[in-house]
Amino acid sequence: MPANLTPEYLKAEKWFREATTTDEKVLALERMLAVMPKHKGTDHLKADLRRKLSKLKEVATQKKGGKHVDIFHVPRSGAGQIVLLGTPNCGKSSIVAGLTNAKINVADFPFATSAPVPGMVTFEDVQIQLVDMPPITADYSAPGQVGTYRNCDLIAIVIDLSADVQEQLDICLDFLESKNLLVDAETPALDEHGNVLAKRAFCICTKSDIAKPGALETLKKSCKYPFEFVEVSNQTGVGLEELPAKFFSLLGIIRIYAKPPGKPADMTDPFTLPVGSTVMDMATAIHRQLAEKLRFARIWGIGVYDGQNAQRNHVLNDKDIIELHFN
Ligand SMILES: Nc1nc2c(ncn2[C@@H]2O[C@H](COP(=O)(O)OP(=O)(O)O)[C@@H](O)[C@H]2O)c(=O)[nH]1
Ligand SMILES: [Mg+2]
Repeated sequence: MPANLTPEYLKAEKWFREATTTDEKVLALERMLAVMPKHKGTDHLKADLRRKLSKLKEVATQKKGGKHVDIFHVPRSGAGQIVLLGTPNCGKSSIVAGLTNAKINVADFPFATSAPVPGMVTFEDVQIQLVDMPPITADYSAPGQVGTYRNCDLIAIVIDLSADVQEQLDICLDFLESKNLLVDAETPALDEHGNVLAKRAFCICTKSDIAKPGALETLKKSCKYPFEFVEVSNQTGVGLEELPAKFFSLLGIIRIYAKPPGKPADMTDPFTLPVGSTVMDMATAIHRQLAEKLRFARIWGIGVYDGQNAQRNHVLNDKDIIELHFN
């Protein structure tokens, strides 16, 4: 083992050792190569890792299309997917049970949840997918569990305010950081193709009914990330009813209603698009090929006159109604 391997390298190596899928192993190896100190002593190791990496990539291309069932792969549904992360008994399952109709096992013993369980949360006229997860501990997460986080839109870190908040936060952040799931200041968490690996995250703080005095303040102070913190009690329900609106705003999406020319808009089933989307993005969402034939659009909503004509690059607002005219 060459000398001078940094903590970053050792973290990436741990990620590699624990990775159970080829894709995850490739990501970890790339990270190991990226953070490896550059000097003579690491030349052999580097060559060795490069060989391993190209072999894995070969396997990855051969495997694509194979029938492999991954219980940690949760097919997306609704306007966005939020996945819970937390230590045993912090209240993850209770949140999903309180907000969705999913069949959830709430139990006062650790590891009551062994696979992801998705449920749908309603916010006004949109559906948001919320995924209950098995817990993680300081030295254990289920093999493959990282895959669920890798594919979601937003991670909800769940912290029990009646227990040691610092310890829970450390465990969750260590899990996320060691797998490059959170952006840190120095490393843009991108893979070699420039795809973003990192996820946005926020904190749901549970058991506010039996919280230790000052627990939330301690948590906020000790957290180095600019997360939002939402306080809830699954017991009394306080704070739970505000969660769906929070989910919606943190997902960074807007709702757009399509209006066929000469007819009223369909106000029951909005399209959901990322904040910042334009008229052209909306046209593309409706029909990729048709979008090129977009002639003009009329908009009803914020900051426009009713029925105002709008350019292709006009940025849309939540709840805009749009009438698209094609050639
Ligand atoms: N007092 C109180 N108890 C809670 C709250 N949320 C969960 N619990 C209890 O904590 C235990 C673990 O909850 P569960 O949702 O299964 O946690 P999980 O392991 O993170 O899924 C159960 O006994 C719950 O009833 C809360 O907000 N307040
Ligand atoms: Mg659970």
